[in-house]
Order: sequence, then C-alpha cells, then structure tokens
Amino acid sequence: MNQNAWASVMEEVNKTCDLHLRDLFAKDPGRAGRFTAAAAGWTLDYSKNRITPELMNRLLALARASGLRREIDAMFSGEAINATEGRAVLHTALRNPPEKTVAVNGKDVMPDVHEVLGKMKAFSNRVRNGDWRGHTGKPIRHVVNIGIGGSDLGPAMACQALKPYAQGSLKCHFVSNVDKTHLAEVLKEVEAEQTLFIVVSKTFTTQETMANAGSARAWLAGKLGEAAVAKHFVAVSTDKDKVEAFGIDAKNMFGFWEWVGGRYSLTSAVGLSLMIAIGPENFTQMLEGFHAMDEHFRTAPLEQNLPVIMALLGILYSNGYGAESYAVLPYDQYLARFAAYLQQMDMESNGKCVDRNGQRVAFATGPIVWGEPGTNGQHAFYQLIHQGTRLIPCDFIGFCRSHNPGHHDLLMANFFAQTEALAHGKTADECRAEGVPEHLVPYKTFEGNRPTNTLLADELTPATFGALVALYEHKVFTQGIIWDIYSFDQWGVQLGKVLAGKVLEELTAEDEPALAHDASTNALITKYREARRRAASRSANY
Ligand code: G6Q
Repeated sequence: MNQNAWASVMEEVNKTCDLHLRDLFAKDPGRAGRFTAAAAGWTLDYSKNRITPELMNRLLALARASGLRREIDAMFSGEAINATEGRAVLHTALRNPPEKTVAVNGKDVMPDVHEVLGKMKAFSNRVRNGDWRGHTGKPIRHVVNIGIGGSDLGPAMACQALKPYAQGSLKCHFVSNVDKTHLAEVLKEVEAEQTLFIVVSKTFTTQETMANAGSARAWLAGKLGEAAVAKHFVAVSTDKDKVEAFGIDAKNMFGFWEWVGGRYSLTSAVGLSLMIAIGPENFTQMLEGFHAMDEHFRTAPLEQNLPVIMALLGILYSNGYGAESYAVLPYDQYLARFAAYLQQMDMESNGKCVDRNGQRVAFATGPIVWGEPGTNGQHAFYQLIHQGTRLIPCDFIGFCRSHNPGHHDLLMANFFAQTEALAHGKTADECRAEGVPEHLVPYKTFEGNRPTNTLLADELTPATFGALVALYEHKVFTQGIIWDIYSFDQWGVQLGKVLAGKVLEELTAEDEPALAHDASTNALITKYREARRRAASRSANY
C-alpha cells in the first residue's frame, strides 16, 4: 500500500474519527447528494459512512497513488496481471459486444468467446424446447450442475437470483460437496430419463467433481445402460482430452480459457445451467448488465466510480478502523446465496498476506464477508451490529419493485429504517424522553455511528443482477491493487486439492501403513480406521 498516501488518509481519520454520523448529517444538508453515485441501474448512497469530503479526497488520492487507472487498463487489455500463474485476467472480455477486440499473446479472443456463446445458446434452446431428448426419447426436466467452488457457486447463486426468469418446466440442481449425501439427495429428486448432467470443471481433475461425476454416471448407466451417457452428460472445461477420457464427446463440451478465473467464471460456459434455466435472451441481458458496470469501472472518474468508492470505504474500515469483517444484506430473498458467492469472490481473491514484491504485508488485507437476506438477519445477528463491541460495516442491497409485491413496502420499510438507526442510534436522553426507566437507559441506548452503504435498483432483473456482481468483482480488484497483492491466484485452494490424497491412501489401504503425522492427527486417523474396520466386519457378518 502506498505509505505516503495512506499516512495522509490516517491523518484525516485521526481528525474525523470522533465525529458522529448524526452530527455530520445535521451540519451538512447536502451530504446525501454529495455522497451518492449511480451507474448501470444502481444508485449507491454512501453518505452513511464515517467520511468527510476531505477524507474522501484523500482516499481517492490513495487510489491514484496506487496506479489504479494503469492497472485497470492492464486488466481490460489482456496483460498477464495474474503474475504468479502467468495468466491474463479477462472475465470482462466474456461480456464484450461482438465488435470489440481483446488480444491475449497477440490473438483476439473475442471470436472464440462468441463461438462458445453461440454454441451455448443453440444447446440451451434445444434443451428448453424439448428438442434435445434423453436416451429414451423424453425431454429434459432436470439439469444437474456438478462442480465445486468457482464451478458451482456462481451458477447456483445466479439460478436462485434469477428464478423469476426461469422456465418453470425445468429444474436446476447443484451438486458440489464430495460428501455423497449431496449427490444422493439430488438423485432422489430426479428421473434418470429426463435428467441432464453438466460436469463443470476448468481442470477436469478436481477430486470432488470427478468423484460426483463418476457416481452420477454410474447411477445413470445403472438405470438406462452405458449407451445413455452420451445424451445425459455434457461438460464445461478447458481440457478437451480429459473430457473425452471421461467419456463425453467433445461436441458436447463447452470450452473456456485459462484467463477466466474460477470465481470470475459465471459469464463463461460455466453459466450453462443458468442459460438453460433463464434462456439465452435473459442471459444476454445479464451479460449487458455486467458490461455496463465494466464500462463504468473502466471509464468513470474515480470520484464517481461505484466499485472504487466501495473499495476505498472498505479499506478505510479495514485499515483505518480495524474492522475485521463486513456484512452483505440483500433485502431480496432471491439473493439468498449472494453473500456465500461473495465470500469466495472476496476472500479467495484478497485473502493474501504477501505483496507483489514477495514481502509480507504489514497491514490487514481481505476482510471476512458474511450476511443473510433481510429481514431474517434482523431477528438473528443485527443485535451485534447495533450494540456489539465490533465495528461491522454493512452493504444494504434493495429494490424499489419486487417480483412478489405483497409485502414489499414492509420489507423496504425495514431496509430504510435499519440504515437510519445504525447511523443515528438513540441517545440516553432520547430514551429518557420516551419514558425508559433510568436503570434500563444504558441497555436501550444505541451508540449509532455504524456505517452502511445503500445500493438501490428499480428491480432485480438479469441486467441489474449482472451489474451488481460486476460491481463487487471490480471492488475486490481495486482493493487488491491498493493493497498491492495478487488477487487472481489461489494457492490455498490448490493446497487443499493435494492434501487429502495422501491421507485417503492411509484411510483405505488394507495394510494400514504406519502414520507419520502429528500425535493428534495420528490418533484421529487411528480412531477412524478402527470404526471403519468394525463397520466392514459388521457388513461381512450379514
Ligand atoms: C476459483 C478457484 C476454485 C475452483 C474450484 C474448482 O477461483 O480456483 O474455487 O473454481 O477449485 O476447480 P475446477 O473448475 O478446476 O474443478
């Protein structure tokens, strides 16, 4: 992080940290207008943050001193900014209109992007209109996406978010966990003859996905015979040879490229299940929403740039106020999985402690992300946000219109009331004026000064949804640049992919090889082996 620019931010934080949002609003009638920006169908009101115009100027100076503009251009133009993996980072190209060109190593990637999109559209239409039939001639009614992490969370979250746009006769299911229960419970809900499995894996080697895909394939072959696999399995991957080795014909494979990171892959072929659910036209509108926010991020002045503003506010609280986490609170049930999706996007991207020079950073980086839809959270964890000892900045996300309008005014009344209460609190005198007995005044007083962002759009549509996801993608990118860390690798995930291999052998080998872990791990594995042996001898006796 640029130390001079950060010192200048902290100088201003030290001057303003005792100011209360209540007073900032009282003193400045223009505050809400001053701290509101809009783009791609979204309005961001960030006036309920602990900022003054001067503090915002200094935060923006931090962004400039970090070379943010240059880095944005580098990402959008296909430079290999994912340096530890030697790759470009071009999820933004996936949403480009056809006339744009973007070169990676001198080759324009856009023709390939649009060829795959075309293939996805043709296939989705065939599944949706019943033209693609299962082995016994019946149309598809169930689509099962088998993938994990970036090959699951995006389409799973988006299928739920855009459910009002989905074709009712088709149901999408998602299997990710290697715990067999996940697959088993989904298989109870589907008919083999009418089920399409989409095996989604960038590498086509991920243990969990391969185990689930293998079991799903055995289940289907057991019901309909091996010859049925061709009509019931398609793949999304970057590795054609591995897809073919699994037994899926390359013509039923939808490709993407190494420059699409897993957690940024929803707008690639990884979104195939979503496109089947909502149809190509809605999918295209979603891409347009993503693109609108991409263009805003790329071109808007930093002081009006939604992702940049949100990134800077996040850094203010993480590094200036020591906040450990932030909460994402969508007041829309369709966004129930949005926080889970953001957990991967943010925590996998910026959960890093080494900077781009290979040095350990001396400040906090990626925060903990959590959240639930309003109003459920209000009856659970909001207490801690209102009166706990920790500072938890929140993003409130809401819509002026609902797809299910019956209670919408009530929902939104909560939405607006919560951010106001968090900012202004309730003083001891206000409690007394309400007749609160003196001994209860300390408990019924609310300090307030709890910062929130409010994001408001007209309606949850494919376009506003796409813009919302892109907003957070670019917020996370901006923070990575300012912290000077690499946001697009994930060595911690890779570690998990190899760790289990050795232990699996130790759990399953007949001769129970000697264990050389720490004493705790040795004892736990021994206990598990004993239970496994007992279970095996019990089933042998029956
Ligand atoms: C995402 C991560 C990770 C990845 C999964 C699945 O950015 O790299 O979550 O998406 O591990 O990997 P595959 O798609 O290769 O199966």
